[in-house]
Amino acid sequence: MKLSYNILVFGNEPVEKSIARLSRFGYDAVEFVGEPDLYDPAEVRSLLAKYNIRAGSICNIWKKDRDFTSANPEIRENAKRYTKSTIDLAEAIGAEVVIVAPTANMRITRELPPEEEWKYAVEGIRECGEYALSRGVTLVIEPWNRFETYLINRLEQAIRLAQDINLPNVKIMGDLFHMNIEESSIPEAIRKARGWLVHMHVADNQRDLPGKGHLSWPEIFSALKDIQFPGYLVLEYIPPHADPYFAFREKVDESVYDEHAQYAAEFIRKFL
Ligand code: LER
Ligand code: MN
Repeated sequence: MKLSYNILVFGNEPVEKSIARLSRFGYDAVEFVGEPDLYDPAEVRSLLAKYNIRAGSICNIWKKDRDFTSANPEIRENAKRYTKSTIDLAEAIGAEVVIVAPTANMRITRELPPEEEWKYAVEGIRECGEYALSRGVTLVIEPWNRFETYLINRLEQAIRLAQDINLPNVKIMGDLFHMNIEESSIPEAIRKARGWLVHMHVADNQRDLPGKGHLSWPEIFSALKDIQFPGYLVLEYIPPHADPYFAFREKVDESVYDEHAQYAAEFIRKFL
């Protein structure tokens, strides 16, 4: 298990500051924001070398016009175009993983009959998965809670989608915040996802830092160890706000960034 941090929550600070911070506190990798225009890949590569840290993954941003299962064909096409652009970014900076979701974030009602949207989810993500395969990138499907999507809320649903897509580089991830809302048992869901679960977002029940809420950390880590979880544990602290992208758009209190990164690394390492 390797440690990473989603830099979405560091807002719009210069990327060097985020990379330097995570390196300083012993993180193995960085999770970048899925907005290719934000980064100059050559600059990112040289910063990663300078601070001796890896590009682990890219967390795509599922705006309204990026939706694999929209009733609007232009929006479906845009979701594929967008995802391919983040796969290009992943290849350019050496990130192994790109996070995907079959609906736009916070679209919580369906626009099409279930069979039709499932078909679009399978076809759209498969096309991107094929594109990613030759570029050495794995796509991971992220289930979100019911207030952010209606389609894939639990790990077993993400596994079913990945099975239908049927590519060696399309797997799934878990996000403990979403899992706390949707899974009957977090450790059991992790154990049942053995072989499919290759990436994790880590936060406590209310999206605060791990240990600041009521999740049962020893049980979660024991399940991750049981399945020999092979991927990145990515801190995804997000301030309490209905819109998860809030921290990225608006300035939050920068004075806590160092403290958060240090605390989270120390907390998680106690279990590894
Ligand atoms: C992203 O990783 C996530 O968990 C969602 O809530 C928002 O995209
Ligand atoms: Mn997440």
